[in-house]
This record gives sequence, C-alpha cells and structure tokens, in this order.
Amino acid sequence: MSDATVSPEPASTTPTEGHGGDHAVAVAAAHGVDTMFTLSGAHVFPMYDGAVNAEPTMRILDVRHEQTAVFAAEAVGKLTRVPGLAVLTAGPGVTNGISPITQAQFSGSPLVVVGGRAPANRWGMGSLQELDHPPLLAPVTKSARTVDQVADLAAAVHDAFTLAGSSHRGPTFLDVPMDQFFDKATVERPAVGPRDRVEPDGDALRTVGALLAGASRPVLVIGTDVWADGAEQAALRFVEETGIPAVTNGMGRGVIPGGHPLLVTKARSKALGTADLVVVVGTPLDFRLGYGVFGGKDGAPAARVVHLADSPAQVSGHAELAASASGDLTAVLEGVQAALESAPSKPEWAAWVSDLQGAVAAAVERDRELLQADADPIHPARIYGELVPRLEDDSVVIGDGGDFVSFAGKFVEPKRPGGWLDPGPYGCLGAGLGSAIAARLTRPSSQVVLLLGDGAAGMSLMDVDTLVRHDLPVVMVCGNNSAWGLEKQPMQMLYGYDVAADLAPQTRYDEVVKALGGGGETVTDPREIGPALDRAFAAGTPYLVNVITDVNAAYPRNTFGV
Ligand SMILES: Cc1ncc(C[n+]2csc(CCOP(=O)(O)OP(=O)(O)O)c2C)c(N)n1
Ligand SMILES: [Mg+2]
Repeated sequence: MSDATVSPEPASTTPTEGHGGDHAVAVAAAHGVDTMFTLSGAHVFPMYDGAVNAEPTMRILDVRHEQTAVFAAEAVGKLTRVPGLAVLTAGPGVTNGISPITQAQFSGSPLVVVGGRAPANRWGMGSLQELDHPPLLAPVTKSARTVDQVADLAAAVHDAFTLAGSSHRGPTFLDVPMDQFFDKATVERPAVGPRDRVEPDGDALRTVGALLAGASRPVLVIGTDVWADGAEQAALRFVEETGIPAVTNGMGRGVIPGGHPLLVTKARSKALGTADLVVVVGTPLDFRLGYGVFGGKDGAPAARVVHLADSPAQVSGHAELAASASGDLTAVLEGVQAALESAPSKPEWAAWVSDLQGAVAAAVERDRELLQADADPIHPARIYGELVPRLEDDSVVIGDGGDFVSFAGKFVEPKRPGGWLDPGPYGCLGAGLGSAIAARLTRPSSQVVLLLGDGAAGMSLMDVDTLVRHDLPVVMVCGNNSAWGLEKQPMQMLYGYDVAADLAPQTRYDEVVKALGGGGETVTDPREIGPALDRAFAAGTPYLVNVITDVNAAYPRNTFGV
C-alpha cells in the first residue's frame, strides 16, 4: 500500500472478460488496494478467486471477526489515505461490520466495503442469510447500493472508491447478488485518474486572513482532515511562517511535531480559553472542541471562531462563526497565509506565544511527577513515563480503551503525522487489533504499539490469532485496572455506587496472547515496566505487556462528551 492519493496504474480500457470478483479486484487494485480484509463466506468467494488469480495477486488477510476486518480496512484508509477494502459475507458478516463502518463515517476515513448478498434469482424465497443490506447501511455511509448486474460491477466499484476517497472522505458500501457475483461479463474497466481538488473561495480566505491580522491572541486547531487531505506540510509551514500557536487533535497530532515551540496542546485549556480568535481546520466543532465555544476563561471575552473544512457540508452549522472557508485544505491554508502576509499591519503575537509556552513548561513539570510515579498499585501514567522515551519518531501508536487511552492522549505527542490512531468521535471500543494489523502491514519498518484498556482488550483480543497466522509482530500494552474504568468513575460520581463496571481481577491477558501463539508477561512492579517493554519490542512476535494498574487512578476529565 503506497502513501499516494492517486492510483499508480490506470485499469485496462480494453474490454476484459471475468466474473464479478475478477472485475472488482482489478478495479480495487487500480485504486491502490493491495490487501482485502475478510472473514470467509461463500457469498463472497468470487472476491477471493479474483484476488488469487489477479496479476499480481491481491493479499487476502483473513480475520476472526468481521469487525476486525473493517477496523483494519478503515485504519489502512487512515494511515495511507488510500481507501481500505473489507469484504463481508451476506447477512451476519455485513451486520457485524456496521459499528466500524459507522466509525469510518464519523472519522471521515476512506473505506470501501463489498458485501455478499443472497442470490437475486431466489430473492424472497428465504435463502440463507437473505437480508437487504443497503437500507441498514445508508445512514452510516456516503453511498450504499446493490449492484444488480455483473456487467455493472467494475463501474460501481470504481465509483465506490472514487467517492470514498474524495473530500469529505468516508465509507461506501455495495453488495452483489451471489448469482451475479459468480457470473461472467466482458466489460471495460474504468481508468483511474487523479483526485479532484476543490478550490476554495478567494474572498473567504481573505476574510480569514484579515481576522488573523487583527487578532492579538489567535490559536490554530489542526484536526484529522489536515492529514487526510494531504495538507500536513502546508499546516506546518503556516504555523512556522506566521508564528501562530497550534493545538492538534485526532490525526492532526504530529503535524506539528511533539516538542515544537509552537505546539501548545499541553496548554490547551489556557490557549482555547483565553484566545481572542480560534481558527479550527480539518475537524468538526464537536464535543472534543466544546462545540465551538471558546474564550471566557479567567474573565477573557468570548473568542471569535473560524472554521476551515475540506468541503462545504463539513462547515459547522451550529457554531457562531466569524468566517469560514472550505475546499482543498492545502489551498485553504496557503490562501489564508498569503492573505495574512499581505495585510497592511503585521500582528504581534510573541508575548501571547511566550505566555502559552510558559503554561506548556508548567504542564510538562506537573506531568513529570506522574510519569515517574512509583505508586503500588501502578499509576497508569507511569506506563507512559516508560513508553514515551522508547518510541521512535515514525512509530504508530494506537489507542483502544477508556481512561488508559485518555492518558495516552495527554502524554504521547507524536513526532510525525499519520502515526496516531484513536477511535475518533464515534468512540467505538474494539478497533484495536484491526488497527494494529493495518499498521503493521502499511508501516513494515515502524514500531507499532497498541494501547489496550482491559475492557477494550476483551473486544478484539482473539484476533491476536490473526497477527500470529500472518506473522505480524506488534507490541500490545494492556492498562489492566480490572474495570471499565471510564464508566466506573462517572457512575460513582453520579450515584455513589457502580454496577456493571468491574471486570475479573487481574486477568492474565498475556496468557491469552501466549495461548494464541504470541508472547507476553504481567507486570506489577513499576520498575519492571521498562524492561518488559524492551522485551516486547525485541520479541519479533505479537507480545502483550499486561500492566496491573490502580483502578482509583482515574483520568481527570471535565466532560463526558455529551
Ligand atoms: C463498543 C463500545 N461499548 C461501550 C462503550 C462505552 N465505554 C466507553 S469507555 C468504556 C470503558 C473502557 O474500559 P477499558 O478499556 O478497560 O479502559 P479504562 O477506562 O478502564 O482505562 C466503555 C465501556 C464504548 N465506547 N464502545
Ligand atoms: Mg479498564
């Protein structure tokens, strides 16, 4: 899988004979796909036959639960910015994929899902797994359709990839009746061209430039779509050349490298609370950003808000905006920068920046104590105190869990973009193993670290079997507080008691991994975390470090996301 936005190989434009799977695989390959993620089912056998007979063959990565197949394909889309491909059998295969498909819709991840479907010539007679999928999928995809004729399949797959990979990105779904899938047709396979880029409106960019030129305490918020749209270099230039302080979230993390003097994520609350202008680029103004209401902290007036998005429909409809612009995000950022630089007066932000840098330094100092905590039982922060210094610049870090992953968000500041995967605004537990499979495949020489809450671990750990069968070594770290911690603490706060929040004490998830053919160990002494991580990185097999942590060391949060 290449990190490309344009297919390297146009498909053949001379008519080609083949069954449905041959055509679908050829078109997917022309769009840059080299792996399909799947779990077996006869309804989709033509896809496998197409993959086996393709030249070159397409890799079939078979998993133990369809959610893992779709989470893996979604993560391929996030990591490579080429839509990932999941192939799900009819009925339960498709319905098992619905949560991760929805997650892709919420995160704007490019993803194509091909489903099997009961045969058309028996429709209504009650054949096995006969379910009409598109009505279920329509609300959570960019498009969901049945391809009724094998002769239409190549064009339909082409459309599905084009739509999934175009701003604002997201999942597309199609299913194919079994009798048509196995049938043959001679068709022209569509050629794949470069992706359309939408030019932003020049006046809108000039308005944003003027607002910035008049601001005394601006902040730039950089979100997932900056990475997804390939605008990470434009964003870094914007920050470095204008001197604006920046906060990152989602896959925007790493666009401004950890430790950069203009990265003020660690002083986020002060930055967003006392700014006079907040420019948000490439992420919705949702609960993660206080619904787009900024300023007001320590007596500061409300901030003006600018929303820059990859497409018009992404511009916030609920927030009160001083200005907005949409289109190709490189063009948006370059246009705003040019407008700012040609403004008659140069804004002076140095004092504001140094104020925020002071707050960052204070936060780093406060964090130091937690990161070195030698409490017994182990404080989860200590795990990050040991992990972060061991991370290489190109590592891929994946979070799947509650509080344990919130701590990761606080302490892990990626050095490069495209190396941080979290569930995004849908917040679906269970993405971990699928994401790790995708990361290992697409970043073969990088460290891949999967951070698992013990609750989240239970949702996908069986797919360690997939890591083992396909020889995909990753390091898993389980923050094992024997509870659904992120739910236990709020329930205690609201009711003074909790139910349905405890898990069995100190479960040996490392033994589960060993039973499936990987390695692992349990750690109860904080001094043993570092050496255990070293063994995990050196193992060359899937390896889980099961760290028993303090259930009372809850993440200090001030919002439950509603
Ligand atoms: C599929 C799904 N089910 C339930 C939830 C609700 N939920 C959010 S965080 C959380 C607790 C996670 O526990 P764990 O993975 O052990 O992490 P911890 O908070 O204990 O660190 C739960 C149940 C969810 N987000 N997704
Ligand atoms: Mg837990």
